[in-house]
Amino acid sequence: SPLHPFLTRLPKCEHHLHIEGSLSPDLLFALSAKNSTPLPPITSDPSFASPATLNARYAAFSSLDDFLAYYYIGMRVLVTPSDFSDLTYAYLARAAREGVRHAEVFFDPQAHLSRGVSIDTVVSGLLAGRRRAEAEFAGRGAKRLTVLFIPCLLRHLPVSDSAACFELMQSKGYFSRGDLAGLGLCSTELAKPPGDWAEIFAAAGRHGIRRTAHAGEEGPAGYVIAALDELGVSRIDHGVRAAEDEGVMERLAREGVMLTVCPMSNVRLKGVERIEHVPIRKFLERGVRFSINSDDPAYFEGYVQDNYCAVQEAFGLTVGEWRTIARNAVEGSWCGEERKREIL
Ligand code: ES4
Ligand code: ZN
Repeated sequence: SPLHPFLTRLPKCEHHLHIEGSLSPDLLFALSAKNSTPLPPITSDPSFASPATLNARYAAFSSLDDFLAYYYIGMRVLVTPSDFSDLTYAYLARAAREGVRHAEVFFDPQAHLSRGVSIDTVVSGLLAGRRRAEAEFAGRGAKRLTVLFIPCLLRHLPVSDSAACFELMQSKGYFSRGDLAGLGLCSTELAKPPGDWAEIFAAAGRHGIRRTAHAGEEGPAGYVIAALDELGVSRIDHGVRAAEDEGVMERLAREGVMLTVCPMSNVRLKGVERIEHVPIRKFLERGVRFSINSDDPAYFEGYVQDNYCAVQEAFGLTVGEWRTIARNAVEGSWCGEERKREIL
């Protein structure tokens, strides 16, 4: 597209990136060998024969849950602080090259705790990766990269497991110290109504912790409303099924709630058949704010720039529309007002 250089230069924010979803099949195999973490025997799933067969399997995901099974197996190779640090640095270096000025990075503490990797290992690795990236990109002024981390509670595990994980993070002082910038909720969605996590999110709210939740990815528009009303979230991750309900879109527009939309993810997980069916045009017309994000770039084979370009190919947006998208993404960020002005 002739807009490609413009889209690279456009100051971008990424708000929906699971760091474990940036683990490529090549790195997965390398870390598996280094850490002696066995992958499933190829007799039970021949997709694990090589990085190439794994990549081919990723291209055939049938649903969110089909993807999640591979995602949670893949991250078993992450064991040491340096594994998390290297993964974080590699993502941030790529994001910086693509013109990302501010990144808010999700991670799944429960998926690591459950296999004996401590929260200190995970968080210290993330922070070290950020330090390394910041040192490298310092001195770029407004064009530097700022980074926040957001732990997501997991819906496929019992609510009590989420509560224990939140308590653990609170006891470590991660939120009060600012190491972690807010609380998220992700994983399987169908039959997991947001309200089940209301108590935990209310406790987070009482401590002044910002909240977001994946909603309206596979689940209905009503789950978007439930996340707002019952979890007190200020953002919605995905939220694309809100487009099925004019009343829901009207509320999102009125309250200025930002959706963190992930177009290539929606296609790969069969939420929509093609990028053209992601409700980008509808959201623009109704004044629903959104940012454009990669979600799990190693699994969906597209980083943030690929997602911007795919949207441009599909919708042929104007420079003015892109500036609106970029501005809304900055305003919906959880960085300080000073940093927002600097990016804009
Ligand atoms: C996810 Cl695409 C998506 N949806 C829900 N939870 C997730 N965790 C990682 N990627
Ligand atoms: Zn996600």
